[in-house]
Amino acid sequence: MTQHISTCTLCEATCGILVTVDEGRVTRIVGDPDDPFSRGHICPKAAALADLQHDPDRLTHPVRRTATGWERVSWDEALDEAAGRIHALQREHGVDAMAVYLGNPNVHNLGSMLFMPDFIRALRTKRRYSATSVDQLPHMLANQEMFGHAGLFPIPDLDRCDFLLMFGANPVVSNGSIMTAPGVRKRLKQIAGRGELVVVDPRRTETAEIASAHHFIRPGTDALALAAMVHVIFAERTPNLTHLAEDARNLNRLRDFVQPFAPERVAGVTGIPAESLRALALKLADTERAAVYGRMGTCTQDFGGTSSMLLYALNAITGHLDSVGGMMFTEPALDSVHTPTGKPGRAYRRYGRWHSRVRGLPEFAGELPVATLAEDILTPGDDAIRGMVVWAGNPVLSCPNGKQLDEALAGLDFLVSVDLYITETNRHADLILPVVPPLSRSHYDAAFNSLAVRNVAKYVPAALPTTGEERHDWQVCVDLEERLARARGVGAIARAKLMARRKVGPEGILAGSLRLGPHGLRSGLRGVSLSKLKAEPHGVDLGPLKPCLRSRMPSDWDGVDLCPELYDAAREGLQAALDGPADGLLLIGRRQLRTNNSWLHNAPRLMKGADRCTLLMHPQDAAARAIEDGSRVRVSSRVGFVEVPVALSDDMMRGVVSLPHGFGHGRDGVGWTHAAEHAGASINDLTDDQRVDVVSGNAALNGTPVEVAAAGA
Ligand SMILES: Nc1nc2c(c(=O)[nH]1)N[C@H]1C(S)=C(S)[C@@H](COP(=O)(O)OP(=O)(O)OC[C@H]3O[C@@H](n4cnc5c(=O)[nH]c(N)nc54)[C@H](O)[C@@H]3O)O[C@H]1N2
Ligand SMILES: Nc1nc2c(c(=O)[nH]1)N[C@H]1C(S)=C(S)[C@@H](COP(=O)(O)OP(=O)(O)OC[C@H]3O[C@@H](n4cnc5c(=O)[nH]c(N)nc54)[C@H](O)[C@@H]3O)O[C@H]1N2
Ligand code: SF4
Ligand SMILES: [Mo]
Repeated sequence: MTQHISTCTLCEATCGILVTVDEGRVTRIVGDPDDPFSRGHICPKAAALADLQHDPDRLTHPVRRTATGWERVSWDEALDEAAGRIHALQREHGVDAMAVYLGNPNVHNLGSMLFMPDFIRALRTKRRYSATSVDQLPHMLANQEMFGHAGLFPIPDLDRCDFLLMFGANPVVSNGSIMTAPGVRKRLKQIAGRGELVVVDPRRTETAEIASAHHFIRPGTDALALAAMVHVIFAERTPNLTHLAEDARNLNRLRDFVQPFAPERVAGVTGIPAESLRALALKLADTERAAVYGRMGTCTQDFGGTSSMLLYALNAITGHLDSVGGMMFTEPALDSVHTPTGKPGRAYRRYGRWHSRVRGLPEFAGELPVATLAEDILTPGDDAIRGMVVWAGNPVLSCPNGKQLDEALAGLDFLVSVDLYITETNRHADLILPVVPPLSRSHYDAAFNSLAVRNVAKYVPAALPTTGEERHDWQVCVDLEERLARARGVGAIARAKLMARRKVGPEGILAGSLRLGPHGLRSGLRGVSLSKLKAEPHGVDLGPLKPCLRSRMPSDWDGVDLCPELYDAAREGLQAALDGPADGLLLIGRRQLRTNNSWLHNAPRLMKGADRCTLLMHPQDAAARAIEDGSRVRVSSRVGFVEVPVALSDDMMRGVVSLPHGFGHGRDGVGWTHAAEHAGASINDLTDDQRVDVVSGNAALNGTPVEVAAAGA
């Protein structure tokens, strides 16, 4: 029996775990009390890492789809065919005939983080999509437009904050997002204990439950509420920008932007009384250590872009951007923002350099909004998308109008998927290339150490070997690149470079990057290195966040832009939104403690108990439609309908209903046997691909207009 020190990669919290292995099987997973960051905390999902490891449904060798079902093929065959068909398709129809979709788990995977960018470049296509545009894109756009770099995320300084105002996030269940903070529930309770935690959400969530106060807000109206709070600061306080020194600009533009949105004007449509908005704004201004934070609920909605911009601006003008206890910036040991010399690079804006094919939505950070993917496949024309690579993603369940995307994928000339399972998405694939499960990978958290509430670093080796033929994601990147290079007749130098990268591997790149990072050689010989991390396997704490924005913004960036011009595109829509929505129900999503987007429903221990794919509805909304608690209802939107059981709850705001996302495993040919027994319905068969934020192109998953009626009525 052996015990391995490891890290859970299932969510952003990066908890330290201890994995007991007996004769090749995981027998126990517990929290690691010696991890200086997570201190023993874990959630019920950690144990599911064992289910993943030993799941008989998990693919352990490449497969090819045939008329009679999946057949086992060798890696050589599969890779040759994949590269050959990508090459042939691009030669015949142009490089952009191939598209790629990258899913969320890539960000939790060191090898993918380090090798995927090169693979994407090697694909040569501009048709790149990812889960970013159904998630945090609005934050990234605001980072770029306000601070000069899409990767400069402000993080709430949780442990020193005395007043946290939280919009559209539910960390008690999600375990925190763009706020890596293992044991976040305890950290939030401490804020409520020493000060105040206020939650603004259309549902009285599990986080609202432990908060000092909760306000219902009508979905999609956060930008109006935030504009009103900024309005209050201008009207009743002097914007406090001293902490940013001369590094802030466009204050007058901001004043002008929020001018139409006095609290009295937005109270009706947001559902938050004017005096509450005023009191919250003034409390922010008058509390020394305070922050306003927003997440999924503020991003994936009609005004996601503007909400993110105003959130940052409100922090800035109340003295809480880049200051202790407010919204701060990490200085991660592996730093993707700074150049290896330690100097901030030049600002380069990546927005609108090309556009989606049918709707003409702008590229951001090299990607197109995924809400446009299906139409860019389905609309006939010479420039249509004909082939795809889907890597660690399940867009049929995770992107708006999933049914339409399902149809689109079924009609592709070629689809190759890199995944652990046969999913709702890759059941349409020609080839599936299987990769190793989390506990068989070494790990350094390249993404979430950069979003953590303290500066931390930790490296763990793989806990278990693989027993099948699975390869590492990074290996598959290089495998495919090599074959593409060969098919295209690319020169010897490029191929030698690839061989060198394969040889160096993730560890080699990590070692070099850590030495060159802010805590490496620059902090002297005792700074962070891979060997130091290997000697401290529970991880190292590099201290609390420090004000550092000036040194992290690009050198040619003119200081924080409090109101970038790009957001003018939203002005008209915001004005129109003041007149309020038509009557009717708005649908929002929710997460649950025992789920992880669409892909942990096959873990038996997480799926025990009652059906969790239920529609939450306020009792009065139900009574008005003669709907009874526990009955089946039909929920319909512009794009489709689903049938689910209803659970009545006065935790819902009137006029708002909620359905979890990630379900809908009842489709034919899905390889998740256990998940299929608890299939549920997909909320994304209701969300609308035509609803996007006008500034960022991010999908407006929340606030979908729906009708609800008794099923069969
Ligand atoms: N309506 C609605 N829709 C949503 C959301 C919502 O709140 N509401 N949330 C959105 C958000 S925040 C996100 S991030 C997206 C997620 O959207 P996606 O990333 O498209 O979907 P996931 O469900 O995370 O599926 C991940 C897939 O990767 C596979 N996988 C897991 N680990 C690995 C690995 O290491 N390597 C490889 N190659 N494959 C792996 C899994 O088997 C699974 O098939 O969904 C979005 N969709
Ligand atoms: N257990 C579990 N944990 C997870 C995941 C999971 O699937 N399961 N997924 C992971 C991923 S990929 C992510 S991105 C994070 C997300 O982490 P969070 O953002 O913390 O999680 P959500 O539950 O999506 O919270 C969004 C909240 O916004 C509210 N909301 C909806 N519409 C609006 C609106 O218009 N305005 C406001 N103010 N609120 C609104 C919803 O009611 C919900 O409570 O969670 C991660 N952690
Ligand atoms: S909170 Fe997240 S990282 Fe921690 S054990 Fe749960 S799933 Fe894993
Ligand atoms: Mo996400």
